[in-house]
Amino acid sequence: VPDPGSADELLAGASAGDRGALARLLTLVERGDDAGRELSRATFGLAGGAWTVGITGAPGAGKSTLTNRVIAALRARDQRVGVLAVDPSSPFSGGALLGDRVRMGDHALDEGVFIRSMASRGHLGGLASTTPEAARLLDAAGFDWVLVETVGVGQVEVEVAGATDTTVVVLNPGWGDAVQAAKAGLLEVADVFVINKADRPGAQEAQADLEAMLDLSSSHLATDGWRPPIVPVVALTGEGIPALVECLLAHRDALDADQGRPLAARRADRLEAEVEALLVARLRRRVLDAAGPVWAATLDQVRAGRLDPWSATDAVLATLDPALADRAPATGGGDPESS
Ligand SMILES: Nc1nc2c(ncn2[C@@H]2O[C@H](COP(=O)(O)OP(=O)(O)OP(=O)(O)O)[C@@H](O)[C@H]2O)c(=O)[nH]1
Ligand SMILES: [Mg+2]
Repeated sequence: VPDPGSADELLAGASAGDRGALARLLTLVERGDDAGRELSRATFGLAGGAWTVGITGAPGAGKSTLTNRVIAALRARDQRVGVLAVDPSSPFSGGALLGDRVRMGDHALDEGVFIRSMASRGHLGGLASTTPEAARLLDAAGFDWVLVETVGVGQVEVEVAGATDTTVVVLNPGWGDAVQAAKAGLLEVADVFVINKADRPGAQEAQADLEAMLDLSSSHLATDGWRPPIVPVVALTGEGIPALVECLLAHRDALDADQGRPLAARRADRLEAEVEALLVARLRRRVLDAAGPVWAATLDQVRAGRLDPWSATDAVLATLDPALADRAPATGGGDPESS
């Protein structure tokens, strides 16, 4: 009998609908320590059945209001929905978290909906590695859809939202929002665009701007031939939500085509990126732990101008393993490629 606090036991509970168990598991994922590792092993083989959707856009674009509507639409189709509201700022931004809870509060009593705010605090690889792990957990626990809301302001947040099966980028009319989105790299990650607050002036112009930008960018057509549709929505009233859900389903069908090869490729690429990010984070931790005092002393020398950056990294890497400090010969004579 597995111990009642073990990851396996909690996972069995979560799959049977125990929300307390699921909450505890998500805390393990956020902490990212040994219990999290055990859990990662347990969920990896079980996940894959859920459709994950990233919802990103500028602060206040209406992401939570929209997410709330999408939850309702999916519930009407009898789908179980897990939501990760990723809080990119500090662990102390209680205001934003509270706001999300209020806006998604319609579903607080619904057994088929689970909403969790994620913070990056503590975890080794930050949000970039916590979020996919948490999404896998919700997937393994039997949710049909996992929605991930992030504020698309920084590179990491865009990456987190992009690391889903379907990425929805939420824009607003006016303010040159389409241009801002392009600058933030959101054009590349978007599978579906929502022009939310379409009750305000400028929605059609925003759509035209975006269409023009998509005409110029061939990145999507080059990969899977899917051109991101642009859906005007009023999240406040629910107008446009059925069209958005149709787009999500159409994108899922597109990735499922050809015996699911596009989807498999996309998920495999994501896993590769995730492993790489985790590896870098773990190596960084190992190096800094091992280097300890050498790290501080070496940095002092660099700051004082007595040591160059390459030699400094050699000194630090050598504390982990001398073989890692592959110092180039000072004369350059020993390098076979330099002749
Ligand atoms: N006029 C109008 N206002 C909207 C619409 N959708 C959302 N809002 C308002 O926009 C404000 C921000 O909505 P949120 O859903 O919290 O936006 P968000 O993108 O989740 O915000 P953050 O998570 O703080 O970045 C709220 O006051 C909403 O009522 C809409 O379709 N039309
Ligand atoms: Mg929000």
